[in-house]
Amino acid sequence: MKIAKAEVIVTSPDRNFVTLKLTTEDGLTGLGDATLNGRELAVVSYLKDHVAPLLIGSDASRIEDTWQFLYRSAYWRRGPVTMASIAAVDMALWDIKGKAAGMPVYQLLGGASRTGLMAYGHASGKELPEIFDSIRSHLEQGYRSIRVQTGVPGLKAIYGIASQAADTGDADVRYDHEPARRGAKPTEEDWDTRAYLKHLPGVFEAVRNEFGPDLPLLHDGHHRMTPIQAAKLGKSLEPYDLFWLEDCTPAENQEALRLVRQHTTTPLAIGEIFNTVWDFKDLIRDQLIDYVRGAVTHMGGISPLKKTLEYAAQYQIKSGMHGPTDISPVGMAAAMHLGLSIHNFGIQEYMKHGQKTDEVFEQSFTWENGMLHPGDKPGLGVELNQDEAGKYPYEQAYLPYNRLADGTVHDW
Ligand code: GCO
Ligand code: MG
Repeated sequence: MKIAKAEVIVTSPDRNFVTLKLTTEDGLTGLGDATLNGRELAVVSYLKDHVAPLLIGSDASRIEDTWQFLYRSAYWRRGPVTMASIAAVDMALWDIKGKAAGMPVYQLLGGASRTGLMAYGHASGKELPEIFDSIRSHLEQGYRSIRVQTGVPGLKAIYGIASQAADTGDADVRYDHEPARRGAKPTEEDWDTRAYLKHLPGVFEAVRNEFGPDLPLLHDGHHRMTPIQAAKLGKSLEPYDLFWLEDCTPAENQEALRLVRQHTTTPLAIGEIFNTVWDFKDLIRDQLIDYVRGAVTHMGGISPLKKTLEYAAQYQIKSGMHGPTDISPVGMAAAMHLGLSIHNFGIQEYMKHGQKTDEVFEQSFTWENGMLHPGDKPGLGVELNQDEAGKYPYEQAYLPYNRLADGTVHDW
């Protein structure tokens, strides 16, 4: 089962996606997601210029060996560009192995450990009535767990608030709460941590009063706080029983989470920008988090994320795999197969892709009663419609960024 062809396909149906397509000599194909939001072309070059030539003629059945070869032979390890590239190869090889075996990938990973995957969606709004409407609309769409993001009085635009994206008048981002805006420069937003810390507990109090004690509620702090601010926030949210508080602080310094942990019982989730088990090691070993947020796409693929999650399982830490719209349907399918098979699944993030994306990527997952299932097609269950993909060439796009009132650049 030798690899005969390695193609890198860039398409921008609703936003940019990078997909690796491997074809074997006997005509089996496998897809891998290599999308790195806002830095897509760096991964395209890594794959096209440095990885694809190495794959031609190699044995498609040797997933672990290929992973180790790509990781170790480069000498330069880790980082988002490298790991997204290796992830795409790993996913594509699992896809091929599933097709060769006539089985969905989750069967090859050990079989189903549950009937479906509880998923959460993104509700948001500038003010309470809008937030309530957004939560109601998510409940109508079948979500049974909901992330809540809010505007803050005095701040004009905050990343993650849907209505503010809609206010830009850009039709492409209206459904998408967290766009990478197309254009030559990133959009500038504003931030004030004191105002946010004062405002947020009241929002969760109001949401709990309106929707009752049972609905699992999540919140994303998007790396904006210092450890002591994060500790304060976790404590002040305790009465509202959050499912998790995500990325309360940037965790390059993993030790910083100890301070947060010592002060609050609000569960903590972290790691959507992490690339390897080494970024999680201290957090897992010292039980400083409750959920691993790694994405298959950015953690080097199904193989290494499975190992990381199995390590986490020894400490009763669960999965909370990253699943915004910048993870392509291929990356989402990989997350679903992995989530279905591991024992310590926690929750899956799920933002629906736009219609054009769904036409480019033909998918076979199901969404019923707040639960996802990857489906039973051999492989990952996603096919790329290359004619459709060809209609949407790459467009430069950047994520936004923050400045404080005095002009200082801040985490966004
Ligand atoms: C989330 C995230 C994302 C990221 C985005 C960046 O929790 O889903 O924070 O929305 O910001 O993936 O590309
Ligand atoms: Mg996040």
